[in-house]
Amino acid sequence: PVIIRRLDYRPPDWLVPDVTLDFDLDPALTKVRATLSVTRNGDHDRPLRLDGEGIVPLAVCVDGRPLAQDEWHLEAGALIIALPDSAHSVETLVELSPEGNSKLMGLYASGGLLCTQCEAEGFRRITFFPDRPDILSRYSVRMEADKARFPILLANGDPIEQGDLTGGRHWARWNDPFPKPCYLFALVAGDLACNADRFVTMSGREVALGIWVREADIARTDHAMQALKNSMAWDERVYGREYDLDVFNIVAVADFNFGAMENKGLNIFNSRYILADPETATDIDYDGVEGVVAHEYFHNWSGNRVTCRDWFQLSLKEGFTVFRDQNFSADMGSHAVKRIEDVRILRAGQFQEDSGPLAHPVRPESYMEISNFYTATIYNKGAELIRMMALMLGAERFRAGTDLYFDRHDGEAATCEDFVLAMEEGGGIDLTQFRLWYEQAGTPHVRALVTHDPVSQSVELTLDQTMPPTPGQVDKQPMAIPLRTALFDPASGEHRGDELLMLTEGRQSFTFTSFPAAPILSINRGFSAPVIVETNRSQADLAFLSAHDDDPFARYEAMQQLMVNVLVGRIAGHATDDADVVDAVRNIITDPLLDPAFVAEAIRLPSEAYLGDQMRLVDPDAIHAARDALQQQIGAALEPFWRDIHARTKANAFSLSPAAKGARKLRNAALHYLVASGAQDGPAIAFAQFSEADNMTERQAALGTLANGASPEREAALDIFYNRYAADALTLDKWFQTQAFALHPDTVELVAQLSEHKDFTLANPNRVRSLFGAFAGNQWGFHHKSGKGYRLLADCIIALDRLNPQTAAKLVPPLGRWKRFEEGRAALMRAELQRILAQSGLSKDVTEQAGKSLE
Ligand code: B3K
Ligand code: ZN
Repeated sequence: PVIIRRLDYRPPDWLVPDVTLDFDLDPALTKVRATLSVTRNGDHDRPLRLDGEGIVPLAVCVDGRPLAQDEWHLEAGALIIALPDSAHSVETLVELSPEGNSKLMGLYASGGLLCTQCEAEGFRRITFFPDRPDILSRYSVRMEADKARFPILLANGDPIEQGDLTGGRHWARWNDPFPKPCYLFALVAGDLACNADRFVTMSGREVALGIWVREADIARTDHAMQALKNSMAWDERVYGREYDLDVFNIVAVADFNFGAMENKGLNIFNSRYILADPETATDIDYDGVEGVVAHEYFHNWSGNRVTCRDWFQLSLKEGFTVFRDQNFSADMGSHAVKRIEDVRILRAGQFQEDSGPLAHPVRPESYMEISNFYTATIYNKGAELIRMMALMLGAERFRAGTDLYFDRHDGEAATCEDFVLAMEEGGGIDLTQFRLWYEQAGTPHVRALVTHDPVSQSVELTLDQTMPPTPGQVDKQPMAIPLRTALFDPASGEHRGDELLMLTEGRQSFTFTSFPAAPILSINRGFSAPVIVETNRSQADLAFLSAHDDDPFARYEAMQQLMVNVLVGRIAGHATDDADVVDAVRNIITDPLLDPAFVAEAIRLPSEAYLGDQMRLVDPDAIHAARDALQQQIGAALEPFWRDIHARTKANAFSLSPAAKGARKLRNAALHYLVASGAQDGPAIAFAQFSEADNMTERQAALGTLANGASPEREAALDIFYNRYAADALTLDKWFQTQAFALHPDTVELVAQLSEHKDFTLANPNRVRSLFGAFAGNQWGFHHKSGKGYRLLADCIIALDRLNPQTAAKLVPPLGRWKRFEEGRAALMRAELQRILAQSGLSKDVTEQAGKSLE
């Protein structure tokens, strides 16, 4: 397979200023006629090359003249035509079968709809075209279809004209005035109902908003609509960015390879990020809808108006847009809790990626299949890079930087370097060393040692950094690491102000004077840099911070570290006391000033996977046993509190207010500890919550708690849940997911059975992710000593690769963590990777991921 390299970038030979597309739509056989105006870019005599995949030209015309067979040829799927002049019109005709498209890339059928997905390289599956993001074209699209089956016809931009045809068919034309790369092209045809609303922009223009779903789902679209309007207002207020077309449409589809897609003026969503009501959606689902609607909307500027020059620049739009949606969600709810959640996601997904065989820089150097690079590193670490720049600049200068970036590159395809330059010039800062964050893969380790001299009353903080080697990068340079730091006086419980320390060398010391007593270090406050920090703080210091730190993230972090220390000690066989942890938890749950949502976060035990990440060799059974025991101890020691909280947080009626959401979160945490305590009536209380809840947040949490145990209530609740929701795919996903994620000794057998269940299908990516994605994230279940878990996942990858390589490849990374396991498990994991690679006809998606995972 071919490796694409960043440094091989060359500007395009031909540009395509205008495109006219004519679709004769039908699920079995769709005809696509494309007319491209092409212009030679620069002085050269190279032919026109139009990418294609799985299509053949049925006709090719240049300037209206049909070409003979020998005037064009195909090369690796691409159509090559030698053209004499500097500007021509090129017309092609192809046929597609949307209903036969199981890859869900290009034009495909989903639940009676026809829809498209083009990013990154799906447009070449629709028509012959130079499929690269630095070619920006104006699109005019005509669609024709059976009117009864496809009454609604949507495309990018504005609707221009429509009409009826003979034979029960009709047509519509849409124009998009903004030049765009072809990965942003979209169309949808189907029988859809609309939640229609409007938004008046800051300059007074009225925008017609539409969320299009199946008629039966209309009642579940209000939260998404509110999120859309809030996003539009937020981008005006925070970034000065206004929406630019007269219509903005969103369509929800059931079969989708990822979360959603920011096509210009016509976002297409995985229905799980649009549909929400209290009966079926948890608070996490509601937040997911809000965050993804915002993310796709924000792409209109960070992605569409300013797009990427090439796919190595992907984080230019994704990292920046994640940063924007994170801040939006924080503004809509709690900044403290949002930051904690985001860091947990970063550590679970990105830190793991960064420490394994698939580690890559935020701006990668090479790829085989670009779909494999829509990663936590590009998205979440990319967002952390923007966050660090924003922190170093401060709000006003950061805004000056983004203003310059948008103004300078509007209508262009830009690079990560362009963004950094705009920050430097607009914000007035030198980011020379900071650029290493884009180049060097791996998570920096920072060691922070505090020493105190009572005689001189001075404190020395010594910081040193190391960058672990990653594939293809052995020697690394020191990074520029912004660390928000405070020194607490243990007597008063206060500090003298938060300072931003810049660690730029391998080792650096900072001196602080007038400290009669040794202070307690609070560092990387707010998680100011995406690094792993080690300190010489005692359990007592951490307990102090867990009670006094005024930075909520640092306070949460102190709790986590306190728990990690006890657990890692026990896993290593030391008899560590749990008294510090129990006291700290008691302090938090009895502090009346704390937000209940924060309390729920702060008392949460670190996940089994996070504990695994703290160890050189992961011992899944020992980790599970130690964590389970500590959970039981905290549960039992504080049992009256859990009962009280659980009773006290029961609401009278459902509401989505932050207070109500916080109460539910805390209530679920209390239920969890109460059941973990081993109290006789634990399962009955969980079952009562399951049965009586008027919302999915409490119902699913109770189900999850029961699913971890072995009570009779477990089976009863699972059956009730199944019978209630079997007809609702998104909710049935939760039934699969809860069982796959259960900390239960038989999970691996259960997942094997569920993969044979009549409701399991490889055709729907959400269903695959809810069973196998969840299972692969269940460290104890997946890493069953027998290797059965590995075999199950590999079987799924092999079968799915034949249908949908992109989604299959996403399941490979858990098998690539073999270096972190003892030889028995490691050999079993490697054997499965080898078995995958030995399949004939394996996609390049899975070939790349499995091949790299073996190295
Ligand atoms: N830009 C799309 C992701 C496309 C993934 C293609 N494999 C959604 C998003 O990040 O907003
Ligand atoms: Zn995105």
